[in-house]
Amino acid sequence: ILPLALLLIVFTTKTYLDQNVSPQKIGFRSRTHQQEEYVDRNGIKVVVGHYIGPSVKKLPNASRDMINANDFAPVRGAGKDGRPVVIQPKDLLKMQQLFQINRFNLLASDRIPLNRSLPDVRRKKCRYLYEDYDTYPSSSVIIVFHNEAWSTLFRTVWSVINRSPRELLKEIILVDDASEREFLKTPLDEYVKSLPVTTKVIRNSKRVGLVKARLQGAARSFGEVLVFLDAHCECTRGWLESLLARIKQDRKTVVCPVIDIINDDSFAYVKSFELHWGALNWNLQFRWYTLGGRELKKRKMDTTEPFFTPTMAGGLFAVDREYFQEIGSYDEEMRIWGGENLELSFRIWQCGGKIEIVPCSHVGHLFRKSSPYTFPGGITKTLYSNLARVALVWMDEWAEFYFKFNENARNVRADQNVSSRLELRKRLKCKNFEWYLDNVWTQHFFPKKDRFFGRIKNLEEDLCLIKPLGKLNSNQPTGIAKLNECLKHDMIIEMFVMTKEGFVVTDDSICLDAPEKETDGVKTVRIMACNWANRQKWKYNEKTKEFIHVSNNLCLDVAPSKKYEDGLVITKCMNTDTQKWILEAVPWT
Ligand code: UD2
Ligand code: MN
Repeated sequence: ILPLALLLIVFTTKTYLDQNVSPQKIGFRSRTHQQEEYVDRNGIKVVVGHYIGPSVKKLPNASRDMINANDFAPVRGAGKDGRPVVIQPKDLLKMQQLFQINRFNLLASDRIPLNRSLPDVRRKKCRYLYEDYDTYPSSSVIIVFHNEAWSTLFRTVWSVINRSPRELLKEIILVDDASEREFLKTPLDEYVKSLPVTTKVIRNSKRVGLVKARLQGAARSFGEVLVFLDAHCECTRGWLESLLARIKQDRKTVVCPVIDIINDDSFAYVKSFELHWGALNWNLQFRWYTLGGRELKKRKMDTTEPFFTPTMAGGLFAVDREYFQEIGSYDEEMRIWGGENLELSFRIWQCGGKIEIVPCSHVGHLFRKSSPYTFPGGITKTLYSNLARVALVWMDEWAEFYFKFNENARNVRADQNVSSRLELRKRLKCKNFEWYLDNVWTQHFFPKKDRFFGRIKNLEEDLCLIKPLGKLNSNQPTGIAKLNECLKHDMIIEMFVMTKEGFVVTDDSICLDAPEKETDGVKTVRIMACNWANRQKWKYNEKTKEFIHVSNNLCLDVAPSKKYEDGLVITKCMNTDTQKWILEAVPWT
């Protein structure tokens, strides 16, 4: 028996040799089509959620048993330097099934060591900017989680430990929002004791949602700065120093790293665009948009300087601990998930603070296509109530605009008691939403008194310009500008704004666009991401009813074929009926 045991030890330690971190091995035991069963490192059986993949009954018998504990052991070098993990064809079925548990490739994630290396994606200059970091404020890193996978949670933790100067990292605080998975209970408590950085664990027996969980973490923290992270992030070198440096300069600046992408399939670390800022769409969904004009120029001057952003994504940011309390931390009535990032963003800007993105700080976040967990009470009681609160407290007359086009939020409007948050707004003497639109989000596309809002109708056929539906999953649907039969009810799909500068823009910051230079043949008109350049400038002539593309001095017209699918073009102005347009204003307050 002894040699056998020895052999076992040698075998198991070998697998983990290059890691200096002992991973939690979560082995697969068996499965029914209802739930997944696991055995964790300590032999505890764990039952996880509902299986929502292809029906297991349809799978060949062999595949049901082909998963064994070794599949979850990290593989030396997997995902090294942020590279993608390749799954062998024989494992694809298993991979698909495991994907459903967390809505990311768990098989790939578990193969990557908890302390994998990542590329240094910063600009070179960043490396020398923060050498005096020992004078920066200290920090508490707060990570809230609900049923997170072990490997993603602790890769987040290890990336914080390994890539933060120890002097600046006071503690890590893990807040468990009532996770059901056994391996996140006692095994986690045991495991954090072995970490080289003080790590507190706060537990909830009932689901409280991410806002309350983060507040619990904040209440128990000692660092001068709070740094919030999602439970599936990976920090790269220099991420913390550059955030703290900015807060040291100005404690009323809330800072975000550049959020890079951890691919949900391959776990590749992908550097994301730096010339984006965060804003929102008409449905109050957070969106990244490309910059234009003045902002773009300013940003390009020094690419390592922090730049401001109208909103933050929400999960990854650092804030002075006392300032966070001064401005009213979070709206505690916000449940489970969603909306809190916009609420915080509007509040910071309107009440005298700033939000900035620090280009020298890069943190990867695992973006998923869908949410893996339940929303107790349903999405209207949670997300839409949260968004209704955002609108009611911070958006003034634009709240009406939001409710007009969003039935889900309209239905829960009356249930919201926001008086304490309105008092806060008054107490802090916050500016109004119009100020925010005019001064912070200068490229906004919300309706306003200074611009047209409504339908754009073609005179000849009584057809309306519509927003393209675009590709599934695309945040900014683009395509050929087309007409459609005008709808009886006011719907976002045919609502456009025309700004004073002549941009014809609709939700999600997409603009009516035509090629600027002389091209052969017809010039097709498209609806594309706004770049706020000349090719997207238009002029409307009240008298002739012509819609003129300014740089070409050509008229908006239906395609010569007159076929609906061929969409719109710009051609020589001839004052024909197809070149006549009616701007039909729609009331929005
Ligand atoms: C984004 C944010 C997220 C949050 C959310 C809106 C980024 C990268 N992520 O969505 O931080 O602002 O928008 O609310 O900016 N969690 C709980 N309890 C819950 C639900 C979630 O603790 O009831 C945890 C979850 O485990 C995760 C964090 O909260 O660590 C954020 O949740 P998410 O990752 O599902 O949100 P995400 O990235 O889609
Ligand atoms: Mn997340």
